Amino acid sequence: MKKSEISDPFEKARLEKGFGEMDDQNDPVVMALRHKDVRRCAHNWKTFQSGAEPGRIVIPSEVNIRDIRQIPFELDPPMHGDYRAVVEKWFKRPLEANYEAGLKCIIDGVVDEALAKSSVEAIEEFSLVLQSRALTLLFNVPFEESETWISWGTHVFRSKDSALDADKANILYDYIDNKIAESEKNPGQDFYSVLLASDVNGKKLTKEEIKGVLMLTFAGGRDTVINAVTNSIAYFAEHPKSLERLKNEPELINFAIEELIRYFSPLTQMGRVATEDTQVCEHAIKADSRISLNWASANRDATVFENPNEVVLDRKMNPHVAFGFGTHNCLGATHARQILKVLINTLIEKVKSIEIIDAKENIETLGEFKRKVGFDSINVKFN
Ligand code: EMZ
Repeated sequence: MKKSEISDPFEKARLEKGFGEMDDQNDPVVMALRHKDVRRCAHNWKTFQSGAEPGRIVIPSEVNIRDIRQIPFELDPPMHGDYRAVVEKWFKRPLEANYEAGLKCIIDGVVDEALAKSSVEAIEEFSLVLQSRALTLLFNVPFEESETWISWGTHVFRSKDSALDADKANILYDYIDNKIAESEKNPGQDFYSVLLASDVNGKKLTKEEIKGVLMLTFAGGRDTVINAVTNSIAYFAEHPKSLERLKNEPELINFAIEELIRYFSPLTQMGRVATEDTQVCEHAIKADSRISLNWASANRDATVFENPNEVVLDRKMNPHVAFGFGTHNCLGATHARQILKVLINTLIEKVKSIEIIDAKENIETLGEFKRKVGFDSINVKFN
């Protein structure tokens, strides 16, 4: 088996019954596994809500380490749309030419640094650095700020020894409080200042709401982007012909990005809380219990994707749900897609081959299922 391969542990359950079950801190989760059901449940926000207790729709649940609602992620319509409208334009900036140029400069730098070393550990020395530096563009803050963010490691709420690390979370909360206070004193063009000046339906955002948006921006696109970037490096290391093909057929790059994201599904699932007694795939769901929308499983559903376990770089019909589906589709998707686009172009330009020296997989245990989502560490050599 190739190191870049990501298999699908949900196939049997998806075919046989359509749902899976797991426990998470004594708050069980019924996972919807079929593409059709995942989309249907995601669409049905009245029955399957996001606006439950803060932290509860995340798996593993974060209710014990955070009480601030992430916005717009943990709101339901119509409020969700009102708050989303406040930040939507800001999150589309990655499409602007100067943003893309900034991203190119950052990714050129990370790739050049990797080329200069005899080997790099791609999570810590490549993807985390790339993600943190790129985030300075999304926040519109000085590049140097990325050094602090890099020091937080790959996840703001998780550490090597603990899936939910309250001390670590407090570092982020204090940092955010300080930044809001600084921008209040000295407003600028950064995201903090923009949020402080924004209003929703004619009312200024509260501090609590601003913190909710910031927390989502720091936490939501961190391990996911890191996984997508690292998995891309591993994939191109083992499929040099694919990189060659994208070089010769650049018109395929946008298709390839969607296909890689489908295949990697960097976020396995996202939860919802039922507002009434209902069912998923004929399985009874009690009011106030949790379900999950298993994006990773839906993205391998053979009734929708031909050869679902293969990376088909030029896949044309690709209704993947790796960025979620419906009103809650990923706010950071534009930034994430641009990162992958610039990364692929930079690899094409600068890198002849990548060798994987060794790798340790990152496996999530979800009840009876074990899913590889990326790597804990992977040493590579860029040539
Ligand atoms: C939450 C989540 C959002 C959560 C789209 O995902 O990402 C997780 O990594 C965070 O821990 O708080 O932001």
